Amino acid sequence: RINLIDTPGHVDFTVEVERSLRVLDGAVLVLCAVGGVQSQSVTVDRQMKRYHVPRIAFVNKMDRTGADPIRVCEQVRDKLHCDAILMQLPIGVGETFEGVIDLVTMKAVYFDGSHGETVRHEAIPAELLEEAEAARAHMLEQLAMYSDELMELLLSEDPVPESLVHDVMSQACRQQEATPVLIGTAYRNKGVQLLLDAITRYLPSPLERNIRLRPYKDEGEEIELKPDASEPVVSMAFKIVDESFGQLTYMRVYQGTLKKGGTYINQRTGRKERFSRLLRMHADKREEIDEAVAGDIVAVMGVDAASGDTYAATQRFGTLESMFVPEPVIEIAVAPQSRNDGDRLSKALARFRKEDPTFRVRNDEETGELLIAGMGELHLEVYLERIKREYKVGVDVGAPKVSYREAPTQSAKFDYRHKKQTGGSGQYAHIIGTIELLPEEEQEEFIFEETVVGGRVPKQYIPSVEKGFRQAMIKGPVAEYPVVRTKITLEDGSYHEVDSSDRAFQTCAQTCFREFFPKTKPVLLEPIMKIEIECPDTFQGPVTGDLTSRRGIVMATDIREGTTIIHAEVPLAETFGYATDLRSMTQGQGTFSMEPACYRRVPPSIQEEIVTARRKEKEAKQL
Ligand SMILES: Nc1nc2c(ncn2[C@@H]2O[C@H](COP(=O)(O)OP(=O)(O)OP(=O)(O)O)[C@@H](O)[C@H]2O)c(=O)[nH]1
Ligand SMILES: [Mg+2]
Repeated sequence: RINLIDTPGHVDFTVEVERSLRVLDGAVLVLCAVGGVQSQSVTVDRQMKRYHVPRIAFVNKMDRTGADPIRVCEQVRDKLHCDAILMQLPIGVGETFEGVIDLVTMKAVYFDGSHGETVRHEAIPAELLEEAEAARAHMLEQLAMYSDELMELLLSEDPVPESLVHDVMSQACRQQEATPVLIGTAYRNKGVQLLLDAITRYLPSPLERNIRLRPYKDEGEEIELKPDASEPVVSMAFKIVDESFGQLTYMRVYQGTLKKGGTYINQRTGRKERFSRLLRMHADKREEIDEAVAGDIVAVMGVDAASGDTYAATQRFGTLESMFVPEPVIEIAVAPQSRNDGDRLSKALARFRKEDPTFRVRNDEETGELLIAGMGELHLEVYLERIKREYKVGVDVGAPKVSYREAPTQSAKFDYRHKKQTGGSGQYAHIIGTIELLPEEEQEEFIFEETVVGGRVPKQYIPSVEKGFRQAMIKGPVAEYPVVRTKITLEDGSYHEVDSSDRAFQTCAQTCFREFFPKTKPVLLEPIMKIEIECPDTFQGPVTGDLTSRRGIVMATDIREGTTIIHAEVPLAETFGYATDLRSMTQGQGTFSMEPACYRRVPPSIQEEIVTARRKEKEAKQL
C-alpha cells in the first residue's frame, strides 16, 4: 500500500509541506519543464533535506512549448546541489511530445488512449538512437560513482544488467545522494506509469527508514524504533482537521499496532485517550478500519491532540522529534463588524489556530487590537475568506503589517543590581556580563551562556536569569518587536542569603535588559523575499522599474523564447498587493513565486517612519 499526500507549492502554505515531509518516507518533486526549479522549489527542497526524505524529480508539462528537461536537470544539480540523474529522454517536445525513451531498458515507451492507459514499448526511433546511447552512457557514468561493480563493467565494456542499474539507483536515492529525474506530462498521463514504477523501485518503504525515539528515562539517548506490528505502539499526530462532528487527527504509526477502541497516552499531556474510530482516508472518501500498523497513515476521530504529539501505550514512553514550524512574517488586525459576531469569530480563529501551527492570534494589549499572523498575504486572505464564507462573520480588516525584528549592532557590558527593601523580606539580585551580536548565519535567535565562577551567582538562579532575559526580549526597545541575533553571557554577580530568589533574579534580568540593551545600538530588521517573475519580454522594462521602486534588487534576468524570468530580492513590506499589481502591469500575463530569504537591516529613514507610525498608533488607541 502507498499513502500519498499532495502538498501545495506556495510558500504561504509551507506548513503543509513541512508536516507531510515529517511523516512521509519518500517524495516526488514535480517541476515544470519550462519554468524549471522555481524559488518555491528551493524551499521545498530544503524541507525535504531537513527530514532526510529521499526523492525523485518529475519534469512535468513536456507538452509545453519551450520544454527542456536537460536544462531542468542541470538546474536541479546547480540550484538544489544534488546529483540529478536523467533516466529518460523525450520523444518530441511541446506539441509533438509523444513518449519517452527509457534509458535503462533502451526502449521507446508510448502512452496510448485518452488517459495514456495503454503503455506500448517499441524500438527506439532510428533518428534518436545515437542521442539515446550517449545519454545512457552518461547516466551509467554518473551511477558508477555509487558502485564499484558498475564501474568495472563500464571499464571492461561488458553489458550492464538492468537489475544492477535499478539496484545502484535505488541505493543512491535512498541515501539521498542521487535524485533520479523522470519526464512526462500529466496531460493524458504520458510518463506517469513509469514514474509510479520508479516510486516503488527507488523510494524506501517504511521498513527501511530509521526512526528514533527520545525515551523519557535517559535524556539525550535515542532508541531506534522497529517498524514491526508486534512491538509497543508509537505514533505521531501530524495534522489536525476540526470537523463539525469532532476533531480528525491524522497519524503516522511508526511502531506496533493501533487498535480501534484501544486507549493510548498522549506523551506530551500524559492524558489517556480512547481511539474509538480509526479511518483510512482516500481523498474525500473514508473507510473504517479496526487497526493500523507500523508504516500506516490513518486518521483518528475524537482525540484531543495537537500537531506534533506522540502517542504510546504507556505513560512516559518517549517522544518523536516534532516538525519544524516557521515563525509568521505578517500580521493583520481584524475586528468583527457587529458585536454579535464576536463569538463566531473567536470560534473560527480557535479552529484555524488548532489546525495550522503557522497561524497565530494575539491581542495587542496596548492598542486593544485583535491580530492574526501568518506566513504571507495569501495565507491570511484564505482564512479571512473562510471567516466570511464558513462562519458568516463580517470583519473589518487592517492593512498587513510586517513582523519586524530587533537586533544589536554592537556589544555592550552590563552590571545591574536589583534591590528592594519593603517591610518584611526584600529582594536582591546582581548580574554582570556581556550582550553580543550573533552572526547572520547562526540558526539560534538567542544564545545564553554563563561563565560564573565560585557560585557568585548560585547555580539554581542561573535559569532564572535566562528566563528573565527571554521575557524581556519579547519586546525590544526600538519599536517593541522581538529581539533576535543576540547572545548574552552571564559572567559574574552576587547574591544575598535571605533576599535572593528565583523571582529576584528574573526581575533583575528583565530590568537589566531594558536598561542595557539600548547600549548595543539596536536596529530593526525586516524580512526579505526572494522573488521570481515570469513575463513576456515586452514587459521586462516596467516590471524591473517597478521592482526598483519597491526597494528591490534585481539579481539576474534570463530570457528564453520571448519569456523573461527576473530573479530579485524585495523587502516583504513592499510585496503587499503585488499579485494584483503584476497582473495589471503585464495585462495578466505575468506570474511570480516568492520565498523568504533572510532578515536584513531596515534603512534608517524607513526605520524612523516605522517607529513614528507605531508610536502614533499607540497614542491614538490610548486616547
Ligand atoms: N501544459 C500542461 N499543463 C499542466 C500539466 N499538468 C498540470 N498543468 C497545469 O498546471 C496548472 C497547475 O496545476 P496543479 O496541478 O494545480 O499544480 P500544483 O503543483 O498542484 O500547484 P499547487 O498545488 O498550487 O502548488 C494547471 O493549470 C494545470 O492544468 C501538463 O502536464 N501540461
Ligand atoms: Mg496542488
